Amino acid sequence: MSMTAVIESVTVSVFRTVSKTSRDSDGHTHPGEAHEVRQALLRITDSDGATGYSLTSADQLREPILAGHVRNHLLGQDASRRERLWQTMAQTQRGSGGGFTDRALGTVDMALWDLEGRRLGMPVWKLLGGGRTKVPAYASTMCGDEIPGGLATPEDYGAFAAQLVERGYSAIKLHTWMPPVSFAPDTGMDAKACAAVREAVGPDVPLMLDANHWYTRLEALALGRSLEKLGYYWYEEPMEEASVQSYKWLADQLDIPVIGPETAWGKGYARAEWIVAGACDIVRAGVGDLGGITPTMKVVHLAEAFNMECEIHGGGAGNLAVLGGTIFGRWYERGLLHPHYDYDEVPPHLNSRIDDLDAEGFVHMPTLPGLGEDLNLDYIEENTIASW
Ligand code: LLH
Ligand code: MG
Repeated sequence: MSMTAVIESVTVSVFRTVSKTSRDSDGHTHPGEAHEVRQALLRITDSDGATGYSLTSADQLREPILAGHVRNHLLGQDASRRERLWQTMAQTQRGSGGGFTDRALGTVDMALWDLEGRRLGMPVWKLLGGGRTKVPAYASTMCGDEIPGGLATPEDYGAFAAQLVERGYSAIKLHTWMPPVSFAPDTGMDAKACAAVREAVGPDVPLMLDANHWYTRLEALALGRSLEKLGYYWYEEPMEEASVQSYKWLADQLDIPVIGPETAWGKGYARAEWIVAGACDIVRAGVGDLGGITPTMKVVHLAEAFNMECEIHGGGAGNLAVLGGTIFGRWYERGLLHPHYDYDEVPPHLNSRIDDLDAEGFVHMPTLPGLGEDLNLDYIEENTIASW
């Protein structure tokens, strides 16, 4: 291995795989019949022949985006200078008209971290500081639906919550009903589902709610008061996150911790504004929302400097590495889960899942070098339908 390896190729392969989930018209995930879907794999290879990988959706790193915002800034560059490469790519987002998303930037950043880990023979979570070897997971449910025996009624949520505790989860987060579900949004139904879950699991299991993201202030406040009576641990995204003042208004009045932002645009800058405005009691960061591991670690440290908890949004290899790199973030978000969906089933493009749950409800840090994603590269090769 040379001291300085330069990046020699940056390619995306789109491949066919199988999914048992589908997305509704508003982008929420629900269980579905097994069907063929397209996924993409980003590969960054250096002059020593080492390769870093990151999985993404087929549409994030389309050919012109990869050519004009990524490949042109990476080829010939020192692969280890992730901060510099990230800054360079992030600055091109401004001129992309929204085409080069934070999610796409995050995919590239994660492939660079994976490459570094594989070059050094080290898991990324150790390169990030190696704060811990395992993290407890909370069960994060899919959004509500109208599927019989699914998540269609408060009782369905209660029954499912009891199963999740039985399975070993130490905390549960509900996503409740959102459009296009015919009766959504409905704060009364949300409160009933939250009550049914509290009733099912008893007083000691931490519970969280991620409600419809477009309630008014008054609706959000009323629902928050119901959660306080039920002893919920946090309250997430009941309103449009672009309005920082609405969240400050809400957080000022509620005792239950308000968490955010998740989807708000603005990377770490937006998180800093929320903290200083008093719009959240727990700050939220995730590799998909912020543009990778590099900016997510900065938000974790920003929160630390304010003595504020930082919870990591979403699962997967990048978020798990962040959690293992630090001691912050109480839980790994494992999901999305549903009574009709077997989350533990391994999709054919992987040899194993990165986030297996042990009997005590912990997810363990991977031992493989890099991000630790156990890719089935033969399957991906055989099922590749396009590359650029
Ligand atoms: O709307 C959804 O499907 C979920 O809210 C989803 O975005 C999930 O990632 C989330 O919010 N987790 O906290
Ligand atoms: Mg959320």
